[in-house]
Amino acid sequence: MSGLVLLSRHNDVGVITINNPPVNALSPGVPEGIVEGIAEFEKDAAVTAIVLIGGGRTFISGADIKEFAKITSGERTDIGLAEIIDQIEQCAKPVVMAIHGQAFGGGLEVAMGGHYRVIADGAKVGQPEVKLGIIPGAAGTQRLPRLAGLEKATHMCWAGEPVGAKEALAHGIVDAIADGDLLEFAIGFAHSAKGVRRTSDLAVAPVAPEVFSGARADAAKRARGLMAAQKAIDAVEASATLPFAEGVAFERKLFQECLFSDQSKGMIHVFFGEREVSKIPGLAKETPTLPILTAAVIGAGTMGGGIAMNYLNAGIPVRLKESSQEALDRGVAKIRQNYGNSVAKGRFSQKWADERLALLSPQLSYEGFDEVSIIVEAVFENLDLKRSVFAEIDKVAAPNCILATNTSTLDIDAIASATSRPEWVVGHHFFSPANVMRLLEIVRGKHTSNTVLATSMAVAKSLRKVGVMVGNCFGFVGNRMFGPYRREAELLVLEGAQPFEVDKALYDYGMAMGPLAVGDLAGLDVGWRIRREQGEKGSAPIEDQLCEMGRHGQKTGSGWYRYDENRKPHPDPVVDEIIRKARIAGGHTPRTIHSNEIVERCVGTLVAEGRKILDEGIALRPVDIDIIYVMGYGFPAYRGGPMWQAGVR
Ligand code: 3H9
Repeated sequence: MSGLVLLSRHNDVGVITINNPPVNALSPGVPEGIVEGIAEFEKDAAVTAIVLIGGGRTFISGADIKEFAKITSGERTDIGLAEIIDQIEQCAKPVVMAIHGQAFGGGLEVAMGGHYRVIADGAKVGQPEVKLGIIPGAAGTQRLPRLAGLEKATHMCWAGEPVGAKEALAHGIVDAIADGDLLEFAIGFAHSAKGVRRTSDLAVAPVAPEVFSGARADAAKRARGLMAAQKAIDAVEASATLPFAEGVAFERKLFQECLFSDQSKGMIHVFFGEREVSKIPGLAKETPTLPILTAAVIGAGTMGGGIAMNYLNAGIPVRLKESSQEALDRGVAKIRQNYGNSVAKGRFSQKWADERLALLSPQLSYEGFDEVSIIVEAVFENLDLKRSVFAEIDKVAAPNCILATNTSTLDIDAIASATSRPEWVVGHHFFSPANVMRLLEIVRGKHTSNTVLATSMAVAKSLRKVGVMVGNCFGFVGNRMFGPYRREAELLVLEGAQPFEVDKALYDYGMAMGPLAVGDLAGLDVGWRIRREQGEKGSAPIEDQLCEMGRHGQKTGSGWYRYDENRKPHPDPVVDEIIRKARIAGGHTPRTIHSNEIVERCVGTLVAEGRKILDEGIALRPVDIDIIYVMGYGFPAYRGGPMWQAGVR
């Protein structure tokens, strides 16, 4: 037997330990090792029951995702996991699965192939396959409904969200939460087990058809465009009508369809990409990082408040500074309101929110700034203002304090040169809403030290963000690419498309919002001001006019669209008239433009700018751009990102 699976005996209980760090994926050799272990203990008369447990930090994180490319390339035909799980289930001696960390995907499928499951408090179980554009492929959609019921199983399989130990117990997915040491508890449980109980023998309790139609409608909204979400529902639904073996065959057919789709290839690229961006060539793994014990944020506006919440959520005390009491009060009230909303939605407990708020020190002065580990400046986007703030914090900050600027476009080196320590200055570009969006662009200035960069990457992780390191140029990666993308959208309007046609084409492509609607959300005055500062003329004839009429987007009730009281956009004849005149002024004869052309041209501009960014070394690799666009700009994960779409690897 390979070292991937270890066997030991604890009196009359045989213990199988998976030993495939870091996350015990079911790589080649692991499933085979498990069945060999089961077979060995089954024929050993001294063994009365079997426990399967994960070594290290987790039970089993799922199938080895790297193996999927071997199947789609024809190198292997199947993972064969379903058959292996059947063999576990057929064991004549009780098999108890002892779960800690995660039992995800194939990990939960293996667990459900055991006769009993015990779980450590704090562990999670789930079928997250849809996040890779596939569905469970080793009978998860058939066994889970037999344990958790159709409604819960449907939701777990299409939404892909894991559940904690208590919820898993409440839904019958596990039989007990371990009290004390997991292995000891599982061995005790195995001793008292009354024979075998095979999940596949259990009946599926019927539910009303609305459970599935409701789930389909929900998935169509919340996992818009994602084929796997709908197919996961089809597969779970089949468990209600088909015998187990036929249900498994049906699941396999749908699994294969998903696995061979472009959607799953795109999502698997994003899965590995999210991890790859943390590996920075030239920045050694052993680069020392500084502990971030306390933080200060300057500016309590929308961004500053959101950034402060990130630190508070990570349990890091924050000094939040503003220049007037009124602005400070407004910022703190907004933070309180955000926490209140989350408590009302059941996302956090009141106690948890109160503990976070207790870590916040609102203030008007620089008091205590000499003690914090990091200062994040989030004042208005203006170079002179930011430089003056940096000159001030240079005087008060401790010598080893990271000085981060949340600029979205400005020159980091110009900001750093206002200090006596440019090596401590770095860009931390958060995305709005900063307490929600997962992307953090970490902008490396000419002098930023490796320690500051390595610490910034670690900070991103502890704030549960995906940090992507980028070079210093106007707009860095994300906003620099957004400029031409938006320009192309406006050009399409000038050539004859209606604003809603442009937005709809890109929304239907999978973008969270169309580019013109994004402008209305962010505020048309933002782009207008940037164009003035950059001396850019004639690139936004319509948008400039809208802005100069006071139509700044959603916040003023109108921009490219007119917004009703529910913030629903409506086409506006006033805008049509501006467009008509702008077309005449620009010499455009309006024509009908197909949605394909809209998508090709807009995504094409993203790719073209992305290539330049790569040539200039502003982004390290194509995957960094993809992750920025998926995590920060609503690019559909199932398309893998703009560079992936264009085949730029
Ligand atoms: C499946 O099971 C299909 C089935 O239905 C069967 C079909 C037949 N495979 O995330 P981390 C790597 S589909 C290969 O940084 P954490 C990861 O790339 C699968 N590699 O750790 C990274 O590598 P590196 C369903 C994997 O503690 C390293 O392990 N399961 C896998 O923050 C550490 O990962 C899932 O979708 C894998 N399955 O989080 C779960 N998992 O160091 C996917 C991880 O080289 N995984 N790696 O960059 C996760 O959600 C997280 O990794 C987990 C740990 C929560 C487990």
